[in-house]
Amino acid sequence: MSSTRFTDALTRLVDALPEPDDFPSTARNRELTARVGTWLGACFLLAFLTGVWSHLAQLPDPVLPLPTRPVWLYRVTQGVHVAAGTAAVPLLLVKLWSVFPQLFRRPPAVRRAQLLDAAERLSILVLVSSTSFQLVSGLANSAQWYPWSFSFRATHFAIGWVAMGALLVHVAVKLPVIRTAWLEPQGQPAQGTVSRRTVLGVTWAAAAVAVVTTAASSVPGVRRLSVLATRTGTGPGGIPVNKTAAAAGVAKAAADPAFALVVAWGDTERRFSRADLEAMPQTTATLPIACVEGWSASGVWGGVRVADLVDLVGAPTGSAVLVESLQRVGASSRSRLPGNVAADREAILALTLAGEPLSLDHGYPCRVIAPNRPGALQTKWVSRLEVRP
Ligand SMILES: Nc1nc2c(c(=O)[nH]1)N[C@H]1C(S)=C(S)[C@@H](COP(=O)(O)O)O[C@H]1N2
Ligand SMILES: [Mo]
Repeated sequence: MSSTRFTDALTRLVDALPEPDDFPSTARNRELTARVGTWLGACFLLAFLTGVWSHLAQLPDPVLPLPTRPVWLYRVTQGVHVAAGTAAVPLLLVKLWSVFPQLFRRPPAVRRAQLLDAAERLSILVLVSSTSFQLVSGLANSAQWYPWSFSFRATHFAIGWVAMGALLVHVAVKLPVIRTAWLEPQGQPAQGTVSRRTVLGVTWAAAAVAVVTTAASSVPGVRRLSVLATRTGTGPGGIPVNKTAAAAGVAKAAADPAFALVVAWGDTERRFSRADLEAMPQTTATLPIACVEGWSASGVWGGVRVADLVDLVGAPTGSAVLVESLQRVGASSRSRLPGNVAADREAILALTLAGEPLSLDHGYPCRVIAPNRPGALQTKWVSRLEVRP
């Protein structure tokens, strides 16, 4: 094909495409876009800040030790993270619907304006793809569905920065339009099938449903409203079970009467049977399991202070403790208690929940529970505590 015939074909193709005016709607206008966009931006910002916090909380060796009080802080921030992300789904869909005719805008005639136009389209491509990726991967993670092979946490964290950067550029470029839309609303024509008010109403309702059905997975009593969460039931002691002993492949080892916990400090190694642990001074604490997937539940845990075990092997208070599970594989099979956490009086090697011996699925014979940390670090079926200098 000669180059002129190619250009002709391209021109005919472009002419055949619809133009923005081919998508008339009285509901779709600047104010709708600005309003939904502002709320969407707020959701993204909240999700970003709480996401960075969650990432810091899960670093094995945090640069900054996170505080252990208030004990419910991570529970709230992660609930907000998942709720904001879920609310962003309907907001993003309506936002895209409100602007998609712009996709068919013809490029400007002047070369300089063409470049700017291309740059803007590119930045929007980055914005739409990164935010869509965040919402889809986040929802899939909440549903414990991992149809990918990359590390969820590392990727979700990295793309979060891309999305935030693209969002900042977008807001900066659109600031004049956003200002006018909020400050000098045009009003709208009376005719039309769907009004802007209806679209806005449905959008807020969808976002509210998303928030309620997510947040409900953290509120006892209304947990059954959390239709969007996978952990809807309650398990023994009022706490849902994340992974069962059978699924973790530890059912036999955990129920073995010969079980002994090893506590190690340098060359010192001491072994404790479940009965030994029960005979030690016991403490209780009301602490939540706050899963990164968004659900959380509080329980009364009883057991031995980690600090007492550190003391028993002669290690200094404030040492970090490496926790190993009977479970051999999986990201949750080990965790680390930073020094400030291990020294906390509410960092417990739990033997009971709600006054009953720990159930096999909640981590029998013993599990870690400590204040203000992601559920993923509350290791179950603990077999070894290694105190680190
Ligand atoms: N050994 C082990 N510990 C684990 C897990 C696991 O899969 N294996 N899951 C973690 C996660 S992600 C959460 S949210 C909590 C859930 O504890 P629960 O099942 O007692 O509610 O346990 C944590 N401890
Ligand atoms: Mo979790």
